[in-house]
Amino acid sequence: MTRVLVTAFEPFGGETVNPSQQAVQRLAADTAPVGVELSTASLPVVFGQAIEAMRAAVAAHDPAVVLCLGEAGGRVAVTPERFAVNLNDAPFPDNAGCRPVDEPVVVDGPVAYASTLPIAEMVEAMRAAGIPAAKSSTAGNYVCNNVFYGLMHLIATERPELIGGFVHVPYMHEQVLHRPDAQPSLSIEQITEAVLIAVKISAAAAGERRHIIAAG
Ligand code: PCA
Repeated sequence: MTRVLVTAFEPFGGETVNPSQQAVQRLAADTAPVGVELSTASLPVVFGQAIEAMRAAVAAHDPAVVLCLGEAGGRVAVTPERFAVNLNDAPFPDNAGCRPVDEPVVVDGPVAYASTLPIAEMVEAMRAAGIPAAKSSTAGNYVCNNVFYGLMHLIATERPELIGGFVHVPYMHEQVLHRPDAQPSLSIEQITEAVLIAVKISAAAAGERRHIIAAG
């Protein structure tokens, strides 16, 4: 069995749902893929606290793979991320009202870390399943990047046997139906299927000890 930890985020930015959280709830309610022992965690959209919650989940579940998810409203596709950067630069306050500007995630940490999940393979498999997907070179500088960097720093400094990375998902339909502006969205079923594909591919990579060195 390959232990896979999937994390999602709580709603933020005035939204009442977060599609990453909805997808993970659906995943947890379903039977896990063959050979996968799935655990999940929901993280607060708060700089620093999100990293602490992710680290606590890793300590509790001792996974071989950590897949972190978040919402990227406005994107047209599911986007596995290549890089986490050492920068907190919030365009608006987090759920605790904090708005760090031009601050490092980890003082004296490397400028960036690359995902160690097979993101090119994920994108290909998602597209083959009819789900819009694309590689992304930036997870932004908000709380998603914060937790992604915190995860890759944990792996680099304390848990080299672990593989991990981050996938952003677009809005789900229900979030955009009543907006005055037109925003792209996917169905929650498609988002959940994309996450399931990411879980299966990551678990297979961990099983083969196939660590991805250069992202994508
Ligand atoms: N998306 C935000 C933070 C939480 C989430 O789901 C981001 O992209 O940083």
